[in-house]
Amino acid sequence: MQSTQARHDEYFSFLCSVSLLRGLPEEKLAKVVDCLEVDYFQKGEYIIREGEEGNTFFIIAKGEVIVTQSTEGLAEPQEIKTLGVGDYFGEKALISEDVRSANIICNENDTHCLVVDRDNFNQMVGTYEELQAYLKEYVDELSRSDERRNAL
Ligand code: WNU
Repeated sequence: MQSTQARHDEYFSFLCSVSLLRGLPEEKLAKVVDCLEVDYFQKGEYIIREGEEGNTFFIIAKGEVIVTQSTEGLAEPQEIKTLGVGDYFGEKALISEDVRSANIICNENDTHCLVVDRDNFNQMVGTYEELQAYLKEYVDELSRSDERRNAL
């Protein structure tokens, strides 16, 4: 059994390596570690379903997921990208105050995601203007690419 301290240190150094969070002060990152949960998924499991309400932000600590989305005129949701370790998802529903805009499906057994709830996400992002601006810009860009592919 791993000690709480070792777990804390492990996730702290992992978060330090996540490019999105570069620039957050160490004490802030340590707080994020204190309030995150870790969820484990198997290949094929839905982590996020399009159209559902969502209040969480995810960072992949191990494994891989695929992003799929329903588009006009096609029966099956289309695969739009693959995300791996250090990538994150789920920010759009939190920032746009909208339902989930794509499916996130686990693509590798024993995938680990660090999960941050809305309150902690707002605390993490809210006090750091550059990060907030960066994410807003990115989310607008996602909306534009959704339009281009005629997402439902
Ligand atoms: C895309 N369109 C939409 C991705 C992750 C982080 C960033 C891209 Cl900063 P949500 C579903 C999630 C959504 C995004 C993620 O899927 N996503 C996309 C797209 O082209 N969503 N609408 N690409 S991967 C990705 C940029 O995180 O957030 O809460 O749930 O809507």
